[in-house]
Amino acid sequence: MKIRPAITTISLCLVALLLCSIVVDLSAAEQPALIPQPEKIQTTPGQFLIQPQTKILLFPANDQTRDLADYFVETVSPAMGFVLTVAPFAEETELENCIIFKINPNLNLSDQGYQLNIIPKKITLEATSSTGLFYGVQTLRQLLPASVESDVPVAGEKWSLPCLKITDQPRFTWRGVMLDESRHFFGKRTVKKILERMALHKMNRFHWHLTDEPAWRIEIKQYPLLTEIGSKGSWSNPADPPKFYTQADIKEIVTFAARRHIIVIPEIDMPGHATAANRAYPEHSGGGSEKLPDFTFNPGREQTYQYLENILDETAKLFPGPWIHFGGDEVHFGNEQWKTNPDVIKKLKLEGLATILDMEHYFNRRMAATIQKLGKTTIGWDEITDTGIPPQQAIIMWWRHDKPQQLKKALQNGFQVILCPRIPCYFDFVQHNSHQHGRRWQGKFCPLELTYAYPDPLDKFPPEQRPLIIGIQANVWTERIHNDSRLDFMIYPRLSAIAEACWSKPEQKDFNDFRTRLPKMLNRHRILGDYYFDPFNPEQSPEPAGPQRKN
Ligand code: TNX
Repeated sequence: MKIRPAITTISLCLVALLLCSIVVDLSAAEQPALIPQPEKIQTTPGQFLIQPQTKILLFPANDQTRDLADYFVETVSPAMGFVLTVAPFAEETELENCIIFKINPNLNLSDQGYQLNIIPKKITLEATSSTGLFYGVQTLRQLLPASVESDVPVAGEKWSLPCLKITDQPRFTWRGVMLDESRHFFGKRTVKKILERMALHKMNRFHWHLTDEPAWRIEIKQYPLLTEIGSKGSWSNPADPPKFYTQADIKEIVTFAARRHIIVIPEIDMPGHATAANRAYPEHSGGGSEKLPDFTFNPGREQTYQYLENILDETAKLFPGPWIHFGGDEVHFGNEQWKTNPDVIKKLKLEGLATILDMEHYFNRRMAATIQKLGKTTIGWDEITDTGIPPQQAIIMWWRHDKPQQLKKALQNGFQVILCPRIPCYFDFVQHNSHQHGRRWQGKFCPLELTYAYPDPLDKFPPEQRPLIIGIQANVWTERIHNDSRLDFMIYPRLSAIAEACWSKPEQKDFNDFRTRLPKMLNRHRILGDYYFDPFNPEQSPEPAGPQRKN
C-alpha cells in the first residue's frame, strides 16, 4: 500500500521528464529556417539522416522525375562526398532509408504546390507536377545544413533533416527577377549563378533586358551588325569590347533555366532605348533628342516594322516561353525629332493620327499584334497601358511608383499586371542608408523590410481586381552595377525578401520572423561564395564602389 504512491510519483516524474524531452526536442526542431516560409508546417520529434545508402525512389520513373532526382543529387553530392542512388519505386521496395519523389495527380494543391512528410525512416515528397516536386526539392535542400552548398566534401557533417510535415504552394504565379545586361554585361556564368539562386528561392521568371542605349547583347542572324557594332561599349565605357550572347549561348541559358523551372522572357526594348541598334542600322533610327540622339526606332517607316518583326521572329524562336517583352518605356525622353521626321509626318497623315504620342501608341499596337502573330503574348512597361492594346493581348509591368494611377488604370481596364515599382522592387536602389553608390528617389530607397512587406495590404484594390495581379518582380538595372561583387551585393539578401513576398501568403509573412531565418540563408550565400550585404552587420560587408563613367 505504501509503495504504490511512490511508484505513481516516480512514474509521473518519468512521464513528465519524457514530455519535457519531447517539448525540448519540439522546440529545437520548431522553426526550420526556410525562405520563403511555407504555407503550413508541422514539426515532429526526430530526424531523417541522409547516408551513402539512402535511395531516391521515383514514382513514376520518367524523364522528368529522373532529371529532378539528378538535379538533387548533383546539388548535394559535392558536399556530402557520396552520390545517392536513384531507382524506380516498386511496391516491393524496402521502405527504409529512402526519399520518395511522387507525382500524385489527386493531391488537393495548385500545380506548383507540394507536400513533404519527413519521418525517421523515410521522406515522402509529393506534388501534382514536376514543378511542385522541384519546389519540394528546394525545401529539402534548405532543411539540410547550410554546408550542403559546399563544392567540396564537408568532413564530419551529419546530413540530417528534421521530421515534419509541410504543405506548401505559392501565392503568386509570377515570381520574377529582371537583369539588365545592356548597361553592363555579366556573362553566362553570372546569369547561371543568379538562376540557381532564384531556384533556391522558388522564383520562376527571368526577365532578360538584352537591348538598350549602351549595347545590344543578343545575336540576330539576319542582322549581324546588331552585335558586330551594337554590342560594343557599356554604360561606363563606350569603348568596351563587344560582348553579347550568341544564339547557342541563349539556348544554353534557356535550358539551364528550364531545368530549374524558370521561364526566360527576353526584352527587346522599343521604340525607345534603341540607341545601340541604331548605331548598327542607322536607316531604322527615328532620331532622338538633343540629349539622346538616335534614341528611337523610326515609327514612320514600313521597312522598320519589317526589320523589327524579323528581329522578334528570331527572338521568339530562341525562347520557348509564352512571352516577349517589347519595352515601350520612356519614349518621350528622346523622340523630339519625330516632329520633324518626314517619314513620321507622312505616316501620321496616312493613319489619320494627330500627335507624336498617337504615333507612339500606333507603334505599340502594331508591335503587340506582331508578337501575337508570332504566337506569343506581349509584356510591356506601364506606358503601354494607354495605347489601346486590348487587355487580353498584353501583360503590364507597373514600375512608376510615383504614378499609382497607371496601375489603377491597368487594373480597371482588365490587364493582368506584374508589380515592380521602383520602390521597393528596384535593386539598383540602395538598401541601407549608409550606402552611397546606388539610386535613391527623393531620398527614398529600398531597404529589406520595405521589399519584404510589399505589396500588402492588397485591400487598396477592389476584390475583383486582385486576381489580375499575377506577381511581383525585382528589377536589377545596371547603370550603377558593373561587376559581380556589386551585383551580388545589390541582389542578396533582398532576393530572399522578395521571394517570400512572392511566395508566402500575407498570414505567413512576418518580418521579425524572417530576420530569424535569414542568417542561415546568409550562411548559404557565404558558402556559395556570394558577396551579400549583411543587414545584421553592415560594417562587415562594405559596399563595393559603383562604376566610373568614361565618355
Ligand atoms: C528606369 S524601368 C528605366 C530604366 C533604368 C532604370 C534605373 C524602366 C522601364 N526604365 O531604363 O535603367 O529606371 O533605375
